[in-house]
Amino acid sequence: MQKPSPTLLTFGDLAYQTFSFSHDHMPTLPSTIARYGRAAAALAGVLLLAGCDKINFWRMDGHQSTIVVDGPVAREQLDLFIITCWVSLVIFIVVGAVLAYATFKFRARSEADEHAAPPEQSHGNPLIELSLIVASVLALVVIAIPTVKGIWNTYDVPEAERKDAYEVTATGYQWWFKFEYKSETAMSDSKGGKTPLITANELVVPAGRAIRIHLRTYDVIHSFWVPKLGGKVDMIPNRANILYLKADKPGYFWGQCAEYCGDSHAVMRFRVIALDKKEFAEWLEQQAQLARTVAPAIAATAPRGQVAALRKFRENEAGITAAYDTEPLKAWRAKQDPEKNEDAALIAQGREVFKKNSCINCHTVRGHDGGGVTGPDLTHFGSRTTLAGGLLENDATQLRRWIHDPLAVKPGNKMHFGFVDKDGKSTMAGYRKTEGTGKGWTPNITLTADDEVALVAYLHSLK
Ligand code: HEC
Ligand SMILES: [Cu+2]
Repeated sequence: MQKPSPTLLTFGDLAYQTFSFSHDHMPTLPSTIARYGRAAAALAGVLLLAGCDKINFWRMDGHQSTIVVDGPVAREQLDLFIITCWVSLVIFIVVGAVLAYATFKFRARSEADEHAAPPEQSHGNPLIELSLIVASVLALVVIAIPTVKGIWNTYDVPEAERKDAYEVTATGYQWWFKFEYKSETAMSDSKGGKTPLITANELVVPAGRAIRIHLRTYDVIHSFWVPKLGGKVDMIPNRANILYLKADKPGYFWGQCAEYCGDSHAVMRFRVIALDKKEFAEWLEQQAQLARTVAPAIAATAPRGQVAALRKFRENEAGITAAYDTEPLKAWRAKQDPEKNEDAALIAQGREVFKKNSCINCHTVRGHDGGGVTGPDLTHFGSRTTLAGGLLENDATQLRRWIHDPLAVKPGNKMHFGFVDKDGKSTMAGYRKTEGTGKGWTPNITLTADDEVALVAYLHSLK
């Protein structure tokens, strides 16, 4: 048997000597297991990759893809990424080829080679060194030109489109987004009061038009990112940042907070819905209205069709409906109309529950009770496809799950714990409030199953 090469690591050398005897005989059990194990691992790998097709691994056009994009800002960012990839690929091939060539060409061909003295060492080769410097500088220049151009182009709405840009203000809260349309007026009461239009978690914008988003934060640093349209830009306390976005055509886009901001950062999401001119105008008109009131025709003791359906709310914990999954924009449009089979009595009951518990302290429902601003505006909550910062689909199952126990859905959220001042006292109690010592939380809002069902009916009637 040939002596193991002294250039091998000592550890490998030892292992070789210890176990090499088994190779001279029949395959042993461990080696058989190892062989089948490797085959199984390879097969599992292939199966896993095949499974990736479900999340569009090969097509790379998932909800938050930056490879299949739908707007000029994201496209410019993608182009830059591709250029960087090509430059890196060229460097990889050149360096890899030189390395492979040297390894092959200068390998030890015989036992004598292995023990030969190292060749005479030389120092420096001006030609090679200079050309390496020039090549690196060139590679950086190739990347730098489009980078600077991209920063210039995407920092703000291009001059030519500035006058026509649609402006909105987005404010990050732990862990949801508020959207303010300061140029639009909405009714604040039935006596003709006016207020800017405010909504949450779903940013509805005109398609094909530059959007200028003013980025603000209520608490910590957040970051605003809609992968298919562009971003990301941070929302920083005491700093006015802007972001330019544009959707090529009507669509439904996924957004995400991209700066770690606490417990529920990973589930701090939102949506951007781009509509054509006419549909956008219709949406604005509807949102400007006061909350919809469904007049109770009969007493609240009538049989409730919705109760039975809601009982099985545990069955579909993280579920989203097939209609929303495949055609989100269509599902969003369907949400704009009042639901069929509304139970007016139940809705009226829900409105009472909303008023009796401290929901109204944190949520605004223009025209109804409720003027709180620490939680999302719920005036037209029923017309949104998502809830809890874009985390859940806004259907009866998920809404009840949220109202039942917000903490089980979203760790640390401010609806569950309310707002605590620096002495540890609750300033605005949510589902739980402190004892005043800063230690221990006690239940504050307790809802019966009936209350929950009524709240769901009420909130979904707010179109
Ligand atoms: C202490 C303030 C507070 C109270 C009280 C409160 N909420 Fe909330 N609510 C919030 C906050 C904050 C959020 C956002 C949570 C998140 O997504 O992280 C929220 C979110 C919601 C949402 C989801 C809105 C959306 O667009 O995503 C609904 C629905 C809701 N609350 C209903 C209620 C109901 C019903 C009650 C009363 C039983 C209630 N809230 C009581 C603060 C409060
Ligand atoms: Cu955040």
